[in-house]
Amino acid sequence: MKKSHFAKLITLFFVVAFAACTETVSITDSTYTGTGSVTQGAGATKTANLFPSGVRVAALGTITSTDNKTWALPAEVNFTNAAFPFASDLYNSYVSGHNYANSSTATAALLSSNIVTVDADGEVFTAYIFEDNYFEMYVNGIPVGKDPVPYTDFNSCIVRFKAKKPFTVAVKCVDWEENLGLGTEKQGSSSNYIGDGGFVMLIKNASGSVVGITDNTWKAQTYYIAPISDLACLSESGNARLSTNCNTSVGASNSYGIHWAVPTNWFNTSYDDSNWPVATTFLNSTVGVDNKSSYTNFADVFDNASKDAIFIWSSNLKLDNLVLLRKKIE
Ligand SMILES: [Ca+2]
Ligand SMILES: [Ca+2]
Ligand SMILES: [Ca+2]
Ligand SMILES: [Ca+2]
Repeated sequence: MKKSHFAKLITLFFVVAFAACTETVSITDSTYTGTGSVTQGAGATKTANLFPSGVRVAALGTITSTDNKTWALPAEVNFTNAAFPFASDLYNSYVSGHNYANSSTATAALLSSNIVTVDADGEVFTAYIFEDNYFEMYVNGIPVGKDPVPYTDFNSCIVRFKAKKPFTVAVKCVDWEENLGLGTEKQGSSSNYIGDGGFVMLIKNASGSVVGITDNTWKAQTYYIAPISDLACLSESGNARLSTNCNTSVGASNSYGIHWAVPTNWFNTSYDDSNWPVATTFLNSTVGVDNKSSYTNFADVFDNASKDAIFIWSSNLKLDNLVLLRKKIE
């Protein structure tokens, strides 16, 4: 009798331990009442890997929503578009000699051919950028630099352009995903870990003065949210697409994604972003950069003592995977 009771306890222990290890999340079939398009499950891979030497596989795919629209996964990008210039390296472990120890060494290595002309009679501005994971940047609607490492390992960039103030900076930010359509990646024992994003930038003018930093005066709008385990967790307030009440612990193979069409002219100076939500700021510790040399080697630009650039994103750093940012630099 006593032995049987003990056996039951042992069995119970293993059942509980197994449940804790497998990290399951149940999918709730609620009605969606928002303005986005709903997808469920994984997308189809179309490009196997944009960057084969990378740590994680940077694939591209598509998925069809319940309203019969097709969506690019994780986003429409210009990575293979030769007309969109690559940003220069601040830190890039995939290019020999480009693991720069500090910003002045990386800046000194730049060539005049690295300068993109926005205004021929402008001055040269230098932007320092760390992004989790991929960005494409425009100034006054002109492509000035895309991230050369789409997913991981983590890199950081310099974008140089000749322009006249005021100018409008527009950035497409992608928190990449290994499980296309599911917003998740492998991490430790989990195959559906919910990764996060984050974008930080500091811009200097030709004389080295700081003229722009990321902060809560930027605008940020989200266009892809995943994974969602219960559509009822989503809400909208004005143009803010909110997922504050959604589960961010783990994804699933049948979780939902929410997609909104990116406006065709979103990067132009004339685009009206007045109805976009303001960007949300995040601590370095929340983004998790303290162990990344591509960030920590450049504290003089990213954590400048007098003008501290702050990590920004839309409201949900984990679930919002395609985010557009805009700011007019006066
Ligand atoms: Ca990157
Ligand atoms: Ca990420
Ligand atoms: Ca900072
Ligand atoms: Ca994410």
